[in-house]
Amino acid sequence: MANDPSHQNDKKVSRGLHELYAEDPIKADELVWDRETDAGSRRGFLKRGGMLAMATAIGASIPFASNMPAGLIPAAFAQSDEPFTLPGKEGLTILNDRPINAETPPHLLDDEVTPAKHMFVRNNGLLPNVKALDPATWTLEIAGESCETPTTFTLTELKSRFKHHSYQLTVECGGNGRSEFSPAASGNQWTTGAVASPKFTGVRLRDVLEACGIKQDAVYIGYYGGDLHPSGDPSKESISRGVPMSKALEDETLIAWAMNDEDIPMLNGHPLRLVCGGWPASTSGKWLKKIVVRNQVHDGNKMAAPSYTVPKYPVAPGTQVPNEDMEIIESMPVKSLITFPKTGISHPQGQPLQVRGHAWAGDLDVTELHVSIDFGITWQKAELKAPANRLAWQHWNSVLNFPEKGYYEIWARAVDSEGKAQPMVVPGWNPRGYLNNACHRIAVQIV
Ligand SMILES: Nc1nc2c(c(=O)[nH]1)N[C@H]1C(S)=C(S)[C@@H](COP(=O)(O)O)O[C@H]1N2
Ligand SMILES: [Mo]
Repeated sequence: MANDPSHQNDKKVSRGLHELYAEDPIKADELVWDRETDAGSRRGFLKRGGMLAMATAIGASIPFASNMPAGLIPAAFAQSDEPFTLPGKEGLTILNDRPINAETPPHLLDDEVTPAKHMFVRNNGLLPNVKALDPATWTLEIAGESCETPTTFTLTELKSRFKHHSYQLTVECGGNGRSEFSPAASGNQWTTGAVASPKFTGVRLRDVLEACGIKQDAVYIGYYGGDLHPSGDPSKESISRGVPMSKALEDETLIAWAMNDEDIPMLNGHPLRLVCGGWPASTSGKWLKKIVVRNQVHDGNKMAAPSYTVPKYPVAPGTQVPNEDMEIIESMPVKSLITFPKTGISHPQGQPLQVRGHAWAGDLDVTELHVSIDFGITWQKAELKAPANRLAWQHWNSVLNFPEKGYYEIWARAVDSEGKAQPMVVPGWNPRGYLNNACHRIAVQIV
């Protein structure tokens, strides 16, 4: 799009946006990520890179540019396929750049194990200063009223004192799919791409907590990360959530320093993060500095309703629900994606079409995956693989034959080990737009 000569207004746009966001001219070399320099600061390239990409993507002037709320990415850009430059990321769709939120188009989630460059990014606050993210000096504090012996570990101590474990773990933002709720729920308008299933390596949270002693009255853990509240106020956390002890003590709950056998990407929590697979990814604290063992439900920022909670009973769309009637989201619901082919392809008639994707179901397994090419009248059972380990997503594939030329949709529908299936349409509306596990569908033209 950037090279399209029809976009004669490009210059004008850059100037308008430039006036809005940057003090001095945008230079191409400012778009390059550099861990050694200022890349994590509030005024780094993320902002400018975002604006430059936005200007080239829109290709028209914005008469009311001065009214645009800070951090807003124009809808035209949020919905475009144009690749956007985020350090270490490729092909993500940016929803917001302050804080940075970016999702992955479904066809880029085709790998069985999600590569780092394709893992979504969801930030609630300001990135920690990159200079502070040094594995050599990083420490993790274990404390809280239900911890017997509060202890601070260096990363080296964590690695040498405890056994290492690797698991492929599915992490999905509780708000994934929010964009489909009506009336619209406020928050990032995720479509389908706030999910990933990389392999994490670290130590078990259980081993570390047991070494520090867990008191009898422990009910919950909470995390604190190295990022800042959007206000920049150091006395506030950007987010500090947690899980009940039963989830904290599971084999697969890790304090991880590696993803796919490399350092965790900076945007995904380097040098250390908590990973609670199968639960809203908001429980997987990034840039992990501290874990507290609590004798009550953790009360950090974004633990209380309406954050990451849904009504205890079904409500009509648009209902105002009192906070006391909301409950904390735990295991995520059954869901699936079609990752191949990419929506919109043309395929020759008479040739079978290979389709594939992944399915996952929070703490549960997926037991069946069905596909339909006739808007859900008939379904065919796909081949479904076992997960690499508990809490990893499962791969499915199927071969489809189309009776004649024309427009088709491929729909996929997963069923979990408790017999619950994905709904065809958007499920129960809730004030913050969580847990949309409606079936994924793609378009195919048979020619
Ligand atoms: N410290 C910290 N941890 C965090 C967040 C954050 O903003 N700060 N966001 C949470 C939310 S809401 C999600 S969905 C996941 C996103 O993880 P990712 O950015 O690695 O994809 O991180 C969680 N952990
Ligand atoms: Mo999230």
